[in-house]
Amino acid sequence: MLSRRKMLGGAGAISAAVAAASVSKVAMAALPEPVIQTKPDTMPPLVPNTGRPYNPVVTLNGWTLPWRMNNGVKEFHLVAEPVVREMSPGFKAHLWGYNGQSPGPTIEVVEGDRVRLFVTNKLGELTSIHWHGQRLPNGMDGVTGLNQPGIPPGKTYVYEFVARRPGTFMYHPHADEMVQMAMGMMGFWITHPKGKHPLIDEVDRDFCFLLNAYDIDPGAATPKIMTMLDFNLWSWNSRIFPGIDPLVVRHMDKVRIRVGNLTMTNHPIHLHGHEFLITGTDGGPTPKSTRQYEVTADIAVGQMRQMDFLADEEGDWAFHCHKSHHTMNAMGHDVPTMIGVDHRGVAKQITKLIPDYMVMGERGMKDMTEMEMPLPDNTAAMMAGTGPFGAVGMGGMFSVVKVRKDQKRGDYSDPGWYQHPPGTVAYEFTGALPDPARFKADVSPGPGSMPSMAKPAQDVEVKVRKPAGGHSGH
Ligand SMILES: [Cu+2]
Repeated sequence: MLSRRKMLGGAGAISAAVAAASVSKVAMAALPEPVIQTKPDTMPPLVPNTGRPYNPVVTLNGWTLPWRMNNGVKEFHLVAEPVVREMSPGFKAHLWGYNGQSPGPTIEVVEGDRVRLFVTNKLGELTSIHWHGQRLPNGMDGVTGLNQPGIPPGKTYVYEFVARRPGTFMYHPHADEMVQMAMGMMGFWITHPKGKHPLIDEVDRDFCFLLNAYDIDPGAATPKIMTMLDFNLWSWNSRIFPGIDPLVVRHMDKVRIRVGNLTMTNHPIHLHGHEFLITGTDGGPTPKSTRQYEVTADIAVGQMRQMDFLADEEGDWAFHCHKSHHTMNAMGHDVPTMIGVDHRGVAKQITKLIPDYMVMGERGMKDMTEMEMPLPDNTAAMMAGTGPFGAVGMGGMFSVVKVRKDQKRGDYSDPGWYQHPPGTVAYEFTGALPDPARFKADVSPGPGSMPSMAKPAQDVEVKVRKPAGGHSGH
């Protein structure tokens, strides 16, 4: 794994506070210091040392925002600002986010907490924050024009409410939102239950991440903000595989994964080797009678899903979106499908005109994961993930759940690749390969089947060339 996680101490991993220059000193005196994080690594859980206790989450390739207690109120300070996000090794995107990163930091509170959130706008236009899924006073709901005026550039607004019900939530702007979300403004919110809850089990590991998508041309760094469907970077917390960290767990751990979708399409998120229960949505914990085991959860636009499972199978288990074009990275959409087309002769002709021309995809797209094609600077390599057996042929919304017996409790560091016990890996068959016996339906049609009419005198081999081009509408 390229991004081997560096697990530093929680506080030490967070760079020094940066004052919001455009906010006056008098106003700043009453504000909690904004804390900025510029590392794209997964940070260790922030164990609460003030306020009510809870079991903290781990934000995949992200972090949790520290707070201060002020007369019993939990105070956070979010700064909306332009950020540079390393989406995968060697590829940096110029996004908008909060406190140095996109997505912004995860906010963790406990059911019943009174929460005060200072939001400073360091963008060049109005913004606001909507606290997606919260029960709160209407004037705190963050819809610009409806519940409040937009926060002007350079100003700080204050939101305050009680986190009334436990659950998995998120935050995002409701001001010029198509632009601001296309630029990466979003974050996770978790309200932990106060004490034991009949519908919320205690778990050993609790991960969260947001599904997001960008349209950034190869060689560019800024997302195209008018894109509605044809995104080319499908990411988890603005990271694309192999830049997405693995989810490391100890064998027999109870694991929770919370996923929120802020893209413009649904994502069927699929876990290998285990089955999970959907134990929560943005509406809170699900009633036990509604739960059924799944291996794929379709997460619609604007939804949250909380999945719980017992990690009782050792190994490196793929965990990904099941829309296959969401496990690729930036590529042109206008590449024709060349599977089965031998165009070596054509290539020779073209090479005379275009010396850099190369044959692509005649054995399927996975060819491209192994070829060294010159890319424009600052471009995410396509499907560049490598595993212990070679190219994984994956990019985008893909990671690995690593279940290990010898992983220490609370240790999230990458244990490397799974060492398979002898005799447990698929292997090559080296015996004789007899000719297959072909089923001859036309000779003796079974009862109820329809004999074919006007059968061609000779068998015709049909060659299919799939339509090339756009895939809008997903
Ligand atoms: Cu997807």
